[in-house]
Amino acid sequence: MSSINYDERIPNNVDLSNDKRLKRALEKWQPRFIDWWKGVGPQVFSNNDIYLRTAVSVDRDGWAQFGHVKMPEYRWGIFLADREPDRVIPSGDDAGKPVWQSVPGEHRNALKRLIVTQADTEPGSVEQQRWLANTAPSLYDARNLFQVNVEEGRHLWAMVYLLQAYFGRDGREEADELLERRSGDEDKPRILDAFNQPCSDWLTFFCFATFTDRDGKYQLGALAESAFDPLSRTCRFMLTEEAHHLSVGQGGMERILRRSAQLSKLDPNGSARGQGGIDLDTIQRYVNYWYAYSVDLFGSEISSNAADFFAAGLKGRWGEAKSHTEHSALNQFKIIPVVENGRMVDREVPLRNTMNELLREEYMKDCARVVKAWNRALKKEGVSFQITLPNRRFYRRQGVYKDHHFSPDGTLIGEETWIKNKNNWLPTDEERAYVVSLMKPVHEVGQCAHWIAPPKRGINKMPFAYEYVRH
Ligand code: BYC
Repeated sequence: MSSINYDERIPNNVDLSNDKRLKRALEKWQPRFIDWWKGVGPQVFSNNDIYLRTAVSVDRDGWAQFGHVKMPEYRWGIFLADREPDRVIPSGDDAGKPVWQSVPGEHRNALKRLIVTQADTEPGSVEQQRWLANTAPSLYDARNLFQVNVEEGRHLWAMVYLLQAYFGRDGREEADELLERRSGDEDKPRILDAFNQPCSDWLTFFCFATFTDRDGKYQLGALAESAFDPLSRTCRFMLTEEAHHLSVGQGGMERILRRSAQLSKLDPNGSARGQGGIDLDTIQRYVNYWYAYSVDLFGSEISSNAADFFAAGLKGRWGEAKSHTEHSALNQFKIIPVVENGRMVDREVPLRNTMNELLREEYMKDCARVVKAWNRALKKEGVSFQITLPNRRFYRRQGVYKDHHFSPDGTLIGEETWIKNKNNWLPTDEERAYVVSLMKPVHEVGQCAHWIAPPKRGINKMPFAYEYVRH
């Protein structure tokens, strides 16, 4: 097991204390990070004691230590999963050769771009969520939000470590710029679209944590298959933390769905809204919106970038080393339906160029599993309403479908049909305003807002009625 210096301000297993240059770079970056955190990170309970999990090492006892901490004093660490001896490049033209411990010159720009794109999402999401605790439906939820936030902060640290340790001066400049872009800013927005969308209510947050964080899981999974070993090891450790973020999303949505089902049964018109809750079809429209934005994060269905990344071994497929037997993806094809002359036709595309789509399909299967669990919960509450995921072509702004309209079942439709039905398929302004109007803080221990069911369990075997936030 890697040795860890617990006394350092930056817990790590990268031997930071013996790497003076890196330590200097990170120590210089750290106060800027703290300024960024204070400026655009969580703005509510920002100096209160929060019951948080901190990673102080990668082993079983160390990766999840719980205790009350003030967020600006959180110890953001740098951890790589342990090195796998004899690891070889899992895929692409150099599959089977030893992995790289430094960055090959010919792949420097592409790798840097991938790391910066990944890194940029982390502070982006924290900025999006900075006011949310103001309207937390319970202290348990506020705590979960903060846990997600500090871990996104740690994921930023993880990527900044790679930039500073392996990309010299350009890497340091990129690390600085990560603190300068801002979610939703007109001049300096975050790189990927989903991270520029506002997150002003908890239904949005839970959709985001279910669907957008889940893109993170799959992108990190693809980067965990990278030939650049430090990136692979970093992503493998990040994936252990990602599971909690996904459960915050899935669990939060399930609690809203259950409550909405209960309220709709109490209402003479069958409307949860009539009883101060959120209608199930409103929830469906939020799901449509956030699923579409998250599906976009995989990039284009047909992508020469993706083919190049795969060929070079920079990214692999989901489970590349363990679940695939053929690692070149050459002389194989995948059918991608595209629009030609106003109708759908199947196009045969070399498999390497469809790597984004292959990853998206893994993601879609996982989302379908989540929706199935929600629907089981709805059924148990005794309502017939079921959530469905829209087709992958619905409401896209990236990729081969972006210039066309599709209904949620994936049918190609014209502009007129789109305009006529848009408000049935996506949240309306009125509906969003209503959801926002429900967002009133519930900051008392053991209390929960009316529009969401309390969770069945607390955190780390603590009860729901626990002082997760001391205020
Ligand atoms: N928005 O061939 P294309 C997470 C750009 S989430 C805006 O389609 P490519 C997290 C693309 O950059 C995981 N732009 O795509 C979740 C390219 O631009 P340039 C984040 C987009 O390159 C919640 C152009 O369109 N991780 O961790 O094959 C909370 C055409 O490119 C978008 C990563 O993204 C978009 N949605 O793949 C916290 C992994 N999509 O270069 C955290 C690293 C595409 O022509 N990134 N574009 O200017 C990648 O692997 C790839 O960059 C992408 C795009 C999959 C994103």
